[in-house]
Amino acid sequence: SQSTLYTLLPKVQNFLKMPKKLFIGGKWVDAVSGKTFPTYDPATGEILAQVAEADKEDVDKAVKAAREAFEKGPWAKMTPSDRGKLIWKLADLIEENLEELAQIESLDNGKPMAVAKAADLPLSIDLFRYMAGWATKIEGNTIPFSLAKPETFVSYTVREPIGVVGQIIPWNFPLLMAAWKLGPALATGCTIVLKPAEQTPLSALWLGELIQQAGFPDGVVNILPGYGETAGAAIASHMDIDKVAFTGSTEVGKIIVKAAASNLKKVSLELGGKSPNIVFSDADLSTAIPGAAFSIFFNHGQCCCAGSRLYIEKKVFDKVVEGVSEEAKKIRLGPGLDPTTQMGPLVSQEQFDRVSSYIRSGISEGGKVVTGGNRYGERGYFIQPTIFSGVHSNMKIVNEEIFGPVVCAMPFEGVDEIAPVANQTIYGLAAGIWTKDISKAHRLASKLKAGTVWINCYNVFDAALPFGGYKQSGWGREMGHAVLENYLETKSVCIQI
Ligand code: TXE
Repeated sequence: SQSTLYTLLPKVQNFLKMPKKLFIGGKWVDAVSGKTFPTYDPATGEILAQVAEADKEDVDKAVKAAREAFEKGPWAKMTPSDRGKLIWKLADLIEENLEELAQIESLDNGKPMAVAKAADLPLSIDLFRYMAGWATKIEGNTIPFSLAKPETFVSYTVREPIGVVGQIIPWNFPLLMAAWKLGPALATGCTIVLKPAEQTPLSALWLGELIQQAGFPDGVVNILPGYGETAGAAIASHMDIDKVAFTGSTEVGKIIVKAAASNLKKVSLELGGKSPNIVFSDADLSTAIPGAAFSIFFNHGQCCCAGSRLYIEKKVFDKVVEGVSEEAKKIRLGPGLDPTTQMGPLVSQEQFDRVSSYIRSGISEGGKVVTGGNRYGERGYFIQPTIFSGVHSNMKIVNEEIFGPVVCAMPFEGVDEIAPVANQTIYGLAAGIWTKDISKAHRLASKLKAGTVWINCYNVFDAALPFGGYKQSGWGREMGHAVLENYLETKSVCIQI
């Protein structure tokens, strides 16, 4: 196993040995059923740990604890400033555990530890700090009436926390997705039942320890590892949860919406994508080529915003495809804990099978594999960075989210033609544009139906910049002050004077 090949940090060794329980009402407890489930090291396929498996009864318990904390607990009476301080403290504690959490993330998800250290961890820490600041800045308005004379009415709005929130997150950035969800919910004063993905529950459990250590009152955050069809479904349909926030597949997003109809809980969704990355012939190719490679191969293509449709202006098509394949060939695959690794395994056997079947489908539909296309090594869930050319717009691999290191390169004629082609997708999460002509970039950006448009860069995130999808990529936004809307109600107060 990786733990015999590489040195695990002492705290990580300890953590792996400890029983992994559910975090409910400020206590670590076994599942009501007593069941556990395994989480795997995707670099080897071996079991990393057994984790308590939450189901409906555990969700009921957690919702009760969260309701109590929301209505009565010290949390409900805390000042916004004190709430902000707790969130900031949590950020500090994550920072103190940065190395350990990066190692856990690498073991459980497969990503290189160096990437977790450079991206997942700092982004999570900064997200909490950014949201800590918002706790004291949630304001309403005073509203002049259009039909009443001045000085007859005074009216104002108050923003109040929505209540008990269910949060269901995926496995591609386990800690960061928890941060994106918890940060704004805590800043607004909600209480939370969080379900990490069954593939990657470990960093969320570590986070639970830090939440306790920071001093959050019992029941404010409850963490319940478990499966989607059981624990996740129980959260989505629960009658006493006021809002559900989900990140994952568009398919499950639709299931969540239906389940949420039970009590018409509010819903926000961050779903799949098939994002176009557009390279013009007037781009600085020395940045556009590595940029295009990074847009799809970062996190092994397991990014909802991955630049999986690479549109290249005809004049430079061959040059860019060749450049991106050179980049792909340079990427060093290996287990996440190996410091020389640049790309780890996919997260699970299931994802490995899914991505492999897309590659087969691309070949059988007539696509040409320019580079990659195969498994790497004999064990673990490694897939070579893969580039397809010779594809056409109705092929499966051009239209469906693959969620692996597989990109389709397609030529285009010019700026007038590209916007409708780029928008030819059920998704609308992100898009990339590479050109030195900044007017052209702005014009095209305005035509793209995507929640984020990156110009001469890709996969750039900031806690202050909203992120989310048009069309079937979701409802609502993560991050920025936009995300606070997901967790607030508006109350209008109207006084006759
Ligand atoms: O996602 P799921 P999976 C896409 C990507 C990937 C595909 C499948 O294309 O190949 O989804 O991955 C919980 N009720 N994305 O199967 O199932 C589940 O336990 C309530 C894109 O892993 O959507 C997990 O916590 N919850 C994506 C979470 O939903 C349910 C990230 C996500 O799992 C549930 C992940 C149910 N019925 C996958 N079924 C992105 N946009 O970033 C599952 N879950």
